[in-house]
Amino acid sequence: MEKEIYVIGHRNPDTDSVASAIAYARLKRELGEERVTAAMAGALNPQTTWLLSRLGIKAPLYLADVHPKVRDVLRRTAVSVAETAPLLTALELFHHHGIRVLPVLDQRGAPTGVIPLLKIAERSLATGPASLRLVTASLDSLAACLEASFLAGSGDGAVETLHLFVGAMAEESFTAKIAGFDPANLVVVTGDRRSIQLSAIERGVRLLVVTGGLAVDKDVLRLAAENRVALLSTPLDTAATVSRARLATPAGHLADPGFESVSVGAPLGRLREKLLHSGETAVLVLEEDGTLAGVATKSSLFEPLPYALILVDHNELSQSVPGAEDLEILEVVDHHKLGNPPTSNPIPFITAPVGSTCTIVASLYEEHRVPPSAETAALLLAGILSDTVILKSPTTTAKDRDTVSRLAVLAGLDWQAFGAEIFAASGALSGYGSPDRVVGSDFKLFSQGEIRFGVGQVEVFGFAEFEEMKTELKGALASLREKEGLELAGLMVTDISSESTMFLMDGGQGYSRFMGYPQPEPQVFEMKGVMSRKKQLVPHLIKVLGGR
Ligand SMILES: [Mn+2]
Repeated sequence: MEKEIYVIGHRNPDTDSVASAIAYARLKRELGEERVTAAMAGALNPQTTWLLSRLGIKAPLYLADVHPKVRDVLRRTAVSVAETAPLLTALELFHHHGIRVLPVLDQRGAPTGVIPLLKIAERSLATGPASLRLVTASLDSLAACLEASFLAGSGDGAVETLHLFVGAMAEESFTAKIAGFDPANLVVVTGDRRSIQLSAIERGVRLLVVTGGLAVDKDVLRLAAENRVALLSTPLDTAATVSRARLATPAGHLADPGFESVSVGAPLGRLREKLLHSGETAVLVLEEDGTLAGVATKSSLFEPLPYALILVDHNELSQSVPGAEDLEILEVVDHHKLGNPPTSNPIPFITAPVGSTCTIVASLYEEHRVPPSAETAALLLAGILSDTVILKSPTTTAKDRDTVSRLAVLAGLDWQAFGAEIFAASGALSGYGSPDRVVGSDFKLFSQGEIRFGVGQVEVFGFAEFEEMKTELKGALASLREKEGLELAGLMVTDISSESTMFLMDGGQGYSRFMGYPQPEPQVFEMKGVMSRKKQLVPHLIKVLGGR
């Protein structure tokens, strides 16, 4: 079976990781690998959402978790037996399929137990006249196993425990032999010995079996009917009848209800635990509705998984979709520092210190002499522009610049205008819907001693919109501070293009003069080079608030 291959970027996907996954999957398909699909390990951010709709491209498949499931390795060809079927059928199944455990199913197809081969072996090893003559079966299943028909009386499905005697001796000896047994629990097997037949019927045995397909006298039949003795005629000889009768026990009667089971949707790890640590040789796998899906054994754990991954825009498993560690990684295409785990096979590992993964994917198109479509070129272009902040980031290389010019031509786009569009889409304050949402969408609470404060952050492309909205934003910040009962509430408006932040602050007037940043107007601080709330602003505020 050919594997399904997912090209997937890191968790919290950004535009570069989504664009490179889609474009690389497209290249693979162009090169003839049909089962390659672009995937993503998280929801799209607003910028990427905008981009894909702008280009009319469908979002990649969302894979939240790729931990292999039991269904991925299960062979759905389980051999099973109905609980009403005789042990004879079960034995035939063991024989023909070379299995060690046989699931027993109810009418609905749900397992009620399992028959281990060992249990059947133990049963047939039982010796001693008492246990050898015990037959646990219904008259119906006895008739079926003996290929017999009722000449008197009729059967039913109730399982009874009967003692079997062969009438192959003189009538007197036979009578002595069965003395002491309740006739209602006796099965007598005999040929055309009229005296034995009559003796059994007169005693009112439960069942008389006449072997060899031999004729039974009319008066014997009449007497059997009168005495309510069931009478079966079988074509089998006496020896075969005796051994078959012991195999008429319904499978359900032997089923062990204490079996291990796991759902098809359960993680493969759970099956591994059950098989390796519980000492079970087989675990029943159930469909969601409780019916049998299959039987998993240790060899199931060595079945190849039906899918594998190509990682783009990351190489560290800690950044990968959960479960990636259990799958085969076929390739890596990335521009980050290396932190990849070892692989068991040599793989294409394509990395370069460039500004974006899309730059590398664009060069792979070139290498394979596959010209990207205008749409793919635009997608790759967006990935580069996004990751390099329109070629302004210090990570930008000459290779990124060359690639951008080349892709812009193929896509028929002005890259600068396209870049501005991309960032406007991610950074538009108006896109939040209201000043309250701008302030509150990513608002986090902190404290310094007794002082509680909160800081929100939004990213913008240029401060023009902020200048227009700042009065409304101050109002929203004030009501949020009041609502949360905070000493200070702030909003970081971070401009990705200039890598600086305007920090809008409500409350904490007494601290303003300790902030150490220029204040173009009351409540606003201009913080050049500050981008990170976690690493820069919050540690600074904690120092300021604590120092007073
Ligand atoms: Mn990237």
